[in-house]
Amino acid sequence: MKQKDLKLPNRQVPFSNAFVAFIPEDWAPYSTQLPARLAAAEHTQPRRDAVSSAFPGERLVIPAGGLKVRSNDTDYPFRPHSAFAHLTGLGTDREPDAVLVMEPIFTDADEEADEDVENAGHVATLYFKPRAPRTDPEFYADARHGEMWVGQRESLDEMSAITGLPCEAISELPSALSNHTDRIPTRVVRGVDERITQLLDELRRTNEVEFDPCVDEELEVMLSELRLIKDDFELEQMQLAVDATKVGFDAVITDFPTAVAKGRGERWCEGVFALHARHLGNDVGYGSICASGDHANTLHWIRNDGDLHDGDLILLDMGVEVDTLYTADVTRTLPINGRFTPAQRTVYDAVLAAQQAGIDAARAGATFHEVHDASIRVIAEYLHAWGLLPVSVEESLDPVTGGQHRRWMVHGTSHHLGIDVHDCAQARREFYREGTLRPGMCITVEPGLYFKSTDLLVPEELRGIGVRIEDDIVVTEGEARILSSEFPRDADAVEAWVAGLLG
Ligand SMILES: [Mn+2]
Repeated sequence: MKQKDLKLPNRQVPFSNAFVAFIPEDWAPYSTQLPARLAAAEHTQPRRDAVSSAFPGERLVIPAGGLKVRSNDTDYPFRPHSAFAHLTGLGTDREPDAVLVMEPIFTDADEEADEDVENAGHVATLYFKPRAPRTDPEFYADARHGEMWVGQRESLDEMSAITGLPCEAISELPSALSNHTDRIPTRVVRGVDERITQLLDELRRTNEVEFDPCVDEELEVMLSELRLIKDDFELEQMQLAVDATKVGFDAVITDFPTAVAKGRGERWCEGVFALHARHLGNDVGYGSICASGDHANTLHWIRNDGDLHDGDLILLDMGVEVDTLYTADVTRTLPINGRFTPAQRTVYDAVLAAQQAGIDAARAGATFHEVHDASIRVIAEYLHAWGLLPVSVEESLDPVTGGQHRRWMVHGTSHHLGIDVHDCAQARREFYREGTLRPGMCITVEPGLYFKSTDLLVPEELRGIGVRIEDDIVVTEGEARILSSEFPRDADAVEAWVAGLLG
């Protein structure tokens, strides 16, 4: 970038020639000591090997994505695409505009004999924007990348040390992707970095490569299914995320009296949790749901602008995302003053029974949807016992002709959890909903009952009560391991927890 090319917005003073000559002088040299490998990067090789075996002889392009504009010239905090993070170990703030390319290796030296070429795996290279020398205007004039604006960036060698991957400058990517485009089939995770998608589509067009959009989708699906079973490092990270989440919940409960007194108490709860999410981890893993009273009946209540009232419940659905980007997802529905009313406890106990049935059903060999089936049966039984169902339990549970119970719990009981809060979202149905639970899978179990204040079918004393209880579990051959077991769960334990923190 030459200085005359720099846009000079209305509040910037042009740099003088004297400044440009002066600025690169007399800085301590960059350290020659290489940074340590990221712990997360130590565990990425087997994942890349799995990707390599799934797509022999093909070039695979997995972008991190770029900065997203929030407004005008301010960006959202950067978070890399989950598949990119999973395959590189790069987490917090790293690395906008980077691209992981897995290039197939061919053993046969005779490049003319295409059909005899044997695939020998892939070499994975990380393309990113290394730091510019201090003589480059980027150093002082580039607010998005420059060292004076966003801090010192890595050199190629430093990024290589951090990730264990060979690294190249992102400026080399177009020529790397142009190499043998006609001969090497290429797949890209679309929709992550539009510039990369467009570049590859353009190369396909100019080289007249026959292209079925399904090939890109197959890569995305595979990368999503690759995360269905967590390795030991990932499970450790999940536990750290859950533990940090417990710290956040404790702090929120401790502040209930302040939240009640100040007004807009839901926002206070959101803020207190966010403080701990940022302090202990990268951020919240998703928009916190802080829903007091009737707001709990809005499943994704993230406006969080309501008051907290003594005597009401508050539904808190919150999770800390740690620096490696693994997130917890825990829900508790708590009495703001530390005591359930009899009506609140009635609903709470029903949801707890449904949750326990779901947790009991979650073991290796069962299908994913059997967890939901177990929970929802209990929900339907309670609704029937309370006289709310217009049909029998069995009729309501009939998937084709029934479903009346869903009026009070319209969502599913579980989802996979990991780097994404709804992890493995592109996995095929036969590996997700119809899939078999296997040791190392991490899922939530989160039934609920939602009695809106406007629901005339519900007895008056239950209207305005919404309860969800959500825990994060790891599937084993036996009983599920509950990552969130430090969160009190039954009504008595919850009362003791809240009352204890309220002092
Ligand atoms: Mn959830």
